[in-house]
Amino acid sequence: MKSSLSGLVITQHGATAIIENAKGNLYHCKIRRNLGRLVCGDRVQFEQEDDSNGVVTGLDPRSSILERPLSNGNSRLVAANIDQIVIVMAVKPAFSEALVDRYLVIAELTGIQPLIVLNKTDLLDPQNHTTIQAQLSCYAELGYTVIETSVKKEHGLDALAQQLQSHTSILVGQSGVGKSSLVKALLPDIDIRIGALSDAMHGRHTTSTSILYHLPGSGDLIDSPGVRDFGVWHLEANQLVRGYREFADWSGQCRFSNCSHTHEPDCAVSSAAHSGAINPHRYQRYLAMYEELNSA
Ligand SMILES: Nc1nc2c(ncn2[C@@H]2O[C@H](COP(=O)(O)OP(=O)(O)OP(=O)(O)O)[C@@H](O)[C@H]2O)c(=O)[nH]1
Ligand SMILES: [Mg+2]
Ligand SMILES: [Zn+2]
Repeated sequence: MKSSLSGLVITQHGATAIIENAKGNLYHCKIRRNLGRLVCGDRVQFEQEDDSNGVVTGLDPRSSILERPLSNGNSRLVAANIDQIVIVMAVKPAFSEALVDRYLVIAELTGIQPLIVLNKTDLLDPQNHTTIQAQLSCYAELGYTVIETSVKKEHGLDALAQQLQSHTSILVGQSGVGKSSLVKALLPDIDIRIGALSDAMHGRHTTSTSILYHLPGSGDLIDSPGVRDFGVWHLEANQLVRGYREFADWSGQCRFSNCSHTHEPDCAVSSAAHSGAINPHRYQRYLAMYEELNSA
């Protein structure tokens, strides 16, 4: 009988995955059907067939999972065993508060620590600077860590590298914000084997599947495909409220204990948004997302 080895899923494509063993060797592995879908970051058991091939036979329990909603109402696994979600925004394509809010909801509900990155700060000009600073300060005031970077100007990369140390992080955000560029900038001696493997698998500029990289020092960083469509959501509207950390200070004072903070009388959250104690723009975005979920 072949012996079972412990491995880490570096990337996955259909019924095959690239698995790394404890020594850092990579294997092209078939995935046993009964295991379901594996994702980047999964810890597995596998049997080696030769120097570069094997079969995944078991999946270890996951400490966390990140899923992305699909347009048919289902969701798809993106990564497993991560402890930090890096929400990457850029000066171009335009900063999307709606998207940041959505990722923050996911982070709060899954208990995975979020980090917000504004990339391409080299493209800031007097026109967009004020707007973007105001957008960012809304999140900083809520206690979220915000880091500004420019891959082009090599700015802010040390600060980002520091936040990534000892974590398993995933970069998420719109297509074209610079996630893969950040990975390349953070990994000067990028693992050639992984680079070669992923290029052979996809041969495209735009990232099409999540890939895990080891950071210098400690920590892992997962690059993921950019989102284009996020109009559909897999949450129930009543779960949403737990994704807004600033509501917790007020919700105990609402007249109804199950207040949705949308239309009820004597809603302390709504009052706080009117008085400015809660950022009124973010509250408006909450109402819009609640409505969207409720009508889905
Ligand atoms: N000006 C400027 N351009 C940048 C910066 N970072 C990345 N880019 C450019 O932005 C474009 C998109 O970068 P990618 O790293 O491929 O973006 P991505 O987020 O990985 O995109 P997807 O894989 O499609 O999700 C490329 O042309 C990069 O050269 C930056 O800091 N400043
Ligand atoms: Mg990419
Ligand atoms: Zn309320």
